[in-house]
Amino acid sequence: MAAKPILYYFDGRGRMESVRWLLAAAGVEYEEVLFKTAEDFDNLIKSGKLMYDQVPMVEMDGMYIVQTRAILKYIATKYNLYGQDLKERAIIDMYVEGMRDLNDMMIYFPFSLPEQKQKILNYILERATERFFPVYEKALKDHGKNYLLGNQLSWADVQLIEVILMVEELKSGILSAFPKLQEFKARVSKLPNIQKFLQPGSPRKPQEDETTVEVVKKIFKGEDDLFLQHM
Ligand SMILES: N[C@@H](CCC(=O)N[C@@H](CS)C(=O)NCC(=O)O)C(=O)O
Repeated sequence: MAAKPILYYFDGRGRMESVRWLLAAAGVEYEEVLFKTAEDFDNLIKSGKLMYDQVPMVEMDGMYIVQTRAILKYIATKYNLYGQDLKERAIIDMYVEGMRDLNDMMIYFPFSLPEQKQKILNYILERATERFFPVYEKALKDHGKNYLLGNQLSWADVQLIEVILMVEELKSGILSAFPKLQEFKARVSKLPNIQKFLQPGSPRKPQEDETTVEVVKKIFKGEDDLFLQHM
């Protein structure tokens, strides 16, 4: 039997959370090496396993895979969550890339300066409700099927449930104007693998709190205001 994938990251959501979601949706068990200090990270760099001296990194099928999109594409392809043909893949990519734009804003939100938090929060919520959610609402409404690409679950659906839940954490009730997304969320949350991942005690990570933000800044020797630097 093949060894379980091993995820290398800090003990938080960051860019790795979408990888955790996708593996969970695919029903794949995995292990995690969660480093806590700059020294842990330096040791990982010294091991020579990180192509760009960056994480996320997933050790899987004899490879040390880095770059979030490369990791996600590999998993989506391997576990048949990446469409049936080239055109379906292009559509999944379009959905997922939009969701990643939204996801990236939320990843950096906990790292923003206190005095800018409200402005950034408003921006994220405005983007979610005016740019991104209407696209997925319309897609589900137009074809009337269960998932974004029809009746088969894909990577786009897994990424969508992840971002929906993240936006709801920032503002509950945000789906009130999106009935199809509400139905979608209820439907996807009941899929056994997803349901398991949503249970307390699963490898799912909470949004970074102030303590984790400080730890992460030390690990990556980061400065304040990581939000603006990355937007
Ligand atoms: N494009 C890369 C970016 C990776 C990245 O910036 N990783 C951060 C942690 S989330 C990191 O390793 N920072 C340390 C560094 O860049 O030196 C990806 O999507 O994986």
